[in-house]
Amino acid sequence: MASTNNKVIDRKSDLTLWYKEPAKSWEQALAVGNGQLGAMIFGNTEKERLQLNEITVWSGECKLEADRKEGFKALPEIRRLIREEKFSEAMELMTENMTDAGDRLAAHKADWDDLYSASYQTLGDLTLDFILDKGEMEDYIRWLDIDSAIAGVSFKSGETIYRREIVSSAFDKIIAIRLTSSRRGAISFKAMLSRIVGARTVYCSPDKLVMTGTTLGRPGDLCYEAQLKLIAKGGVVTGEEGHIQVTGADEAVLYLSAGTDYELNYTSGYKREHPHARVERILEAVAGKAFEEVLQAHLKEYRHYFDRVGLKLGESENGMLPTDERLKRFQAGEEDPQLITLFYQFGRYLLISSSRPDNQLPSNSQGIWGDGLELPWKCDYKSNINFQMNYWPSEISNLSECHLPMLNFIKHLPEPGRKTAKAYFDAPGWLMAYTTNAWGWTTPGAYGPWGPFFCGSGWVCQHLWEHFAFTRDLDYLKEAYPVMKECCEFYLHTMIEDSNGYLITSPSTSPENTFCTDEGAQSWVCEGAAMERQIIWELFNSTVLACKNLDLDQEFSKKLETARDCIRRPEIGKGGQLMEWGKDWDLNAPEPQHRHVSHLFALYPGRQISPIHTPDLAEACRKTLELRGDAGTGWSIAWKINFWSRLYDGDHALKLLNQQLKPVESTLTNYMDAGGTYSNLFDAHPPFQIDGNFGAVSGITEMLLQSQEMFDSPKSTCPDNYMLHILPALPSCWPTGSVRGLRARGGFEVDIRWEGGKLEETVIRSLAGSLCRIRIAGECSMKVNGKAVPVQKTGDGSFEIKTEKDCAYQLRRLDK
Ligand code: FUC
Repeated sequence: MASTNNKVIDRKSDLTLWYKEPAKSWEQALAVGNGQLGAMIFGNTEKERLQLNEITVWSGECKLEADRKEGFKALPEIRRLIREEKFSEAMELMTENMTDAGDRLAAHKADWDDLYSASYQTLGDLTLDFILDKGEMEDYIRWLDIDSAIAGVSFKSGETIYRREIVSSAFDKIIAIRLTSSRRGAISFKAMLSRIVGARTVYCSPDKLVMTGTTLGRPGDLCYEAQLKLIAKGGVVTGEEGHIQVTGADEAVLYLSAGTDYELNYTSGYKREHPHARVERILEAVAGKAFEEVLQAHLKEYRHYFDRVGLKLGESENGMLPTDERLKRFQAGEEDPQLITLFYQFGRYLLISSSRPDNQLPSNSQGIWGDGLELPWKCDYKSNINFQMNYWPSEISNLSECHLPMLNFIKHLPEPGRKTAKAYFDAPGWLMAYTTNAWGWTTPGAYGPWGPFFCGSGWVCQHLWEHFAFTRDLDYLKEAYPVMKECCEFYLHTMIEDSNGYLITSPSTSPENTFCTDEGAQSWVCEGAAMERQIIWELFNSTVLACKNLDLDQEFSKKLETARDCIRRPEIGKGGQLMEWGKDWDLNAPEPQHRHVSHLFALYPGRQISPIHTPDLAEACRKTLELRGDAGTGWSIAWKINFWSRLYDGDHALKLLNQQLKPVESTLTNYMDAGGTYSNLFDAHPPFQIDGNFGAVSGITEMLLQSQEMFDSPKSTCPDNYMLHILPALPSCWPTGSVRGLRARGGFEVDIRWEGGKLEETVIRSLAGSLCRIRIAGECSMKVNGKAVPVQKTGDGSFEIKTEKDCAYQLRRLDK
């Protein structure tokens, strides 16, 4: 390996993605992002391409007329047909009344796009056309350091070494690029800003390019603006319409700022003033700063998040190889524990880079990265798994602030959601169906089985609660509670009794799946599908706890508690599986290996099922997973990692993780079994979908630490106390390792070190002074802030600690 390569790799092997060739496809390009601004860097030597994104660049508009305002009138008839198992008539009536108002049946064409048409989009391209020294091209390397969030390219052309460094800085709200070389005066290039449709790029003398346009090139669409400033040391800067150029500089720096007239506000139609002044202000503020200053501020801001967690699972020689090569070798069975830590930290990197606390919008189904005007599945916020999975790692991997864009976004859903609740159920409260987008879409989709899912709102509210469970921030909970309460009101009103008097939903679906009755009737709608019962159980349960923590709404809380206990419990079917539908039809499944395993919600991310408290149901989950098989799309595999971790089966969880790291190149949509990882470490559904990256981070964390289990104790006045389960699902081939900085419910930060497959030591820092129990096998000693204290065991062999805020508790195993 050439010396320039060695330098880079020696310094950063652990947390660097690197390659010996430029990216040939978008899925090989490297991603940087500051939450708002993203770039995919291709690393070509002569013609560099940075494909740019800005998180609010969305086509479309707010669809005020998407709900079928009288849909609710068909509800009694739909429910009757379902109870009588007249499923084809029920589905027909559902499609006419419980879908969006696209009237597809009347028009005889697939025109749901007409209503649901908004998509996240590219901002455009920054192209750098270089004039390089003539001669041999050598020592090429491109990289992305995720411990510093700096991407780079370096190579030797002729006698000159060229180097590019690129960061997306949240501190300065810009993308910054530095171009240097080993020879003075060697930097010559032309920079262009362009977009597929409707953009106008103007050269503003002496050193600026400004690109403006609207998302689909029509008046009335969202407006965007991007500004690029070029600062050169030496050389001559000139420009013309559409480009700017530098000749013979010693060094050049480019700063790019961008924005749109989007604002997260239903009442204003999601629009505000033209971005021109804002974008210019940002650029002017940074224009006088040296690149080094921008870099230092970026590092400080980024590391504040990234450095909180460290993971070590061992080392092997393959850790020194290029990333694409490592993926291939790993799949061939070669050891590379550092690839897992890299993939883990890369997931955290992606969350930080796509979801900074003050983002206007949350991380979408490609984070903030996407090339084109209509991106896969519009890159929206599918709320029957994908949106939520994006945020599974946020609390546990110590990125709680990165959760805020999602939590804030949820608070804006009740406004449109009230209309949707009224239209389809004549109900109070708010409802978001299967998906949402930048424009406050809450309406069901145009078709079954995916469109009419009525638990998107219930599920996203779990995130409002979890943020409190981890942070114990009562001020925050006070703000979030009304959204949860109103969400409960919808379900309190719409749940009905089944023939045994238990509460269920009807019409009811199990996301995107279909069933077949014993008589051979196929349908996607039934009454009482398991996932919906579980989501509502979880919602009611958390909202009761929220009332108790806030000490308010006692009567409402009682009502919720009673309703929660009347919800039909999860059930075991004749194959020993957890039942997915209202009746035991699972074994007739038309698609036995379907990617959605929705009915295991209660195992993960829910807490209704656990091997300790409901062992029979946990066993049924295991059976279901065996029947479903291990294959799937990227996110489906990632979900299964989390399931197996919650079943305390680390070896099976690791098997799935290894599968998720399977190298994939294809971008053709595959709903079955082609999930894996692209060479830039993006998750492959395929195509690229970021949820799998995030689901893998939570899955790995769940192998090492879990805290969903609650307990009651006379020692606590707090309504929710949590068990810290240390190393609940450690895979046998990770005998030695350590993790630092994980977060647990109850407000704890946890470090763990293990050897020979057993815990050595754990340190628990209490951030809120809660009572906790710690599940550790065997005897151990305890020190509080360095002083030895006796260990108090509880009945089930765990230890109970009444912690004090900001104290550290160190536990060491004695019986090794
Ligand atoms: C749902 C999933 C697909 C994909 C899409 C974005 O439709 O079933 O697999 O993840 O959302």
